[in-house]
Amino acid sequence: AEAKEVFRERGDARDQLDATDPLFGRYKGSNVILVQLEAFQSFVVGQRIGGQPVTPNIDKLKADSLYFDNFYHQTAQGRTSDADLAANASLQPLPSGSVFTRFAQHAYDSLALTLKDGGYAANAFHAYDGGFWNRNMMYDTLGYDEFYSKNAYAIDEPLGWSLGDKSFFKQSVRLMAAQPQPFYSFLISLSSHHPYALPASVQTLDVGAFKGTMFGDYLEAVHYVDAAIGQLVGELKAAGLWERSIFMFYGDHDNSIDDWQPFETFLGHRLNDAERFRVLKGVPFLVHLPDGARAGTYRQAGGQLDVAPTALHLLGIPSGGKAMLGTPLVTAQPLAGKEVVFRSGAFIDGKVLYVPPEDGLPEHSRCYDFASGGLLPDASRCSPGAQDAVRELQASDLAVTRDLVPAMRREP
Ligand code: GP9
Repeated sequence: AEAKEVFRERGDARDQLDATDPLFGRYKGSNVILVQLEAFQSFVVGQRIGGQPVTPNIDKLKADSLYFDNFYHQTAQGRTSDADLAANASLQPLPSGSVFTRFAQHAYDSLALTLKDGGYAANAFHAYDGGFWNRNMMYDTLGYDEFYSKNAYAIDEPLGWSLGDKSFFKQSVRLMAAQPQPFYSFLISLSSHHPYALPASVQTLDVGAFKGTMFGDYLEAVHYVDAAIGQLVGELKAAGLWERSIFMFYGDHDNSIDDWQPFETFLGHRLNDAERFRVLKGVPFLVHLPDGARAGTYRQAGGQLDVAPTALHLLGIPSGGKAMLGTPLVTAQPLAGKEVVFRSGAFIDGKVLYVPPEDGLPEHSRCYDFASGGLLPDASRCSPGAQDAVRELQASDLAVTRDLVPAMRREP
């Protein structure tokens, strides 16, 4: 009953926004192109090294897009698959393992299924082995018409694990241009995968003292991916899809580099604990609307669980009855009291950052002032939010592990 209550509260919040927000349905009938970027963190966006921009194409795209710079990944052990679940099914990852590999037979209220009910085609694109992360099976469950995996692509730009993102995007646009519209296309990039060492011919950024380090290779890799995004936008424009589509991308998870020194050198200052948390969890979320409206940088807190509700809201497809935990981020007014919950039980609400105790002792929990990163002397300021975080995690776990998503849908 408690879990159902959590889903009901979120459904009510989405209904409320759908009923009052002028952006609900503003882009009805548009295609949705959603790109999940491998290990792409937000701390690189807009940065320069030796005077050279690390992400010049994203910087340019931001000029007519909404960019959320207080957006976080919510993944756990299931890494890329957790990000996929969060964005497409608006559910939390499990405390151990991956929902994709453990519970692919269970039911989910996915973005693909919801859009298909609304007459959309829905396809997934990822140029790697279809069985990795159990995607073949899970993508059936999530309701895609087709999953274009490695076999569907010509490996004409061999790079890293598989096909380079530039060719992957190019071939994917060709495939989606042949789809009936409106469609939902979900693309997963790969070239910036750990350990990031791309061939010298692809390394076009002068990373100075970082040359030859994993951190330097990471900067090179995201610079390549940024160029691939620039080409993707050009290809979507050339195919006549850009102005008919809501285009969104987000980073899936952190880069697993666990030495803070290069981050601090790169950013030019020491990072306190709260800043480290935000760098570790911070991934970009960019939304380009078909008419290029509402461009700007948005500070409101959000996370991967909010991606599907954001798309549905803009398309005017009500999601209040769905067993989803997120809320739309592209709204005229941000939702008051919004919390971004992490698998550890940590949360961010834009005012505080709460980090639960690693040893389970309540006196070791930490409650930070979000703006300054300073520890709040009175940790009880975070207590109500911490309880809500636990409620969200428990509700999600119950729905996932006991196959209770259908039972969590709110009755009309
Ligand atoms: C492979 C890819 C990587 O298909 O999505 O997943 P990860 O190792 O980052 O979880």
